[in-house]
Amino acid sequence: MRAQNQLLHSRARVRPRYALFPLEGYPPSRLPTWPGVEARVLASPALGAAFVEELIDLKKGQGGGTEADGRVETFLHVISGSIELTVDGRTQPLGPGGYCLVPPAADYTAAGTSDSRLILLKKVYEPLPGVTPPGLFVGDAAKVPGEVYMGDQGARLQTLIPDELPYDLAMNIFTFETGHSLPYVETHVMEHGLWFLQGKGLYYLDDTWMEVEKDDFIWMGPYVPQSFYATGPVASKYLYYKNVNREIHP
Ligand code: UGY
Ligand code: MN
Repeated sequence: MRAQNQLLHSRARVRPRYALFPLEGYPPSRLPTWPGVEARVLASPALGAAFVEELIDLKKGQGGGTEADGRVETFLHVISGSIELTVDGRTQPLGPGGYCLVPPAADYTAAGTSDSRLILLKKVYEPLPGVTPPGLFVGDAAKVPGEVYMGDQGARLQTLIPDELPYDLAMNIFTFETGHSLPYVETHVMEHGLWFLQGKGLYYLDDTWMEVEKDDFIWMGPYVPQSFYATGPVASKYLYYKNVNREIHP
């Protein structure tokens, strides 16, 4: 927020195929499934996305979740703090970097055991004939190795969800040392929802380089030309969603 004697301006951009939202200037919503909790709906069909992504700020003792509807799967990632995750009656703790993918057939709740920030990603699961849908998947980003990306030791990719046919989404963490970048401007049918975890840099969206930093959200719709260049002074890190492993139908 700016003082009354300062000018107002913003890096926020909303275009038909992409959007950039700095956290400043993004007022919270109240959601019935997260009573009293500050929630920000970052991506939704209203924006043009085929998925929903939310930032959830829990105070200690607050919580939420959803009952299984057999249709929507949920990825949950603890950005900071700690929660108790209960899926179909079984409870386990998740700390910073902890994450899970809850299948559409399961109920889940998350309760803040400290003040916590979560990223939620909700998507209609696309079943594949002959392929058994996955069950609950739980992981810890700290234990997922960072693979060298396309020969660049300064760009590492962590694949949080197995890249196997039962899974129809990827959730990855990209880490770029200062001065490193994606090797080209890529353009693809898959969408992204991107939460910037650390650092700062320049993101190329459509035909323009834009400054981005920690706590920014970017939606990239299908076929948006995109690239990234990390500036500094610390390594840049972002968590992103991508729809994968399914046919694209006419
Ligand atoms: O997986 C990806 O498509 C990734 N290289 N895109 C991105 O980081 N914008
Ligand atoms: Mn991409």
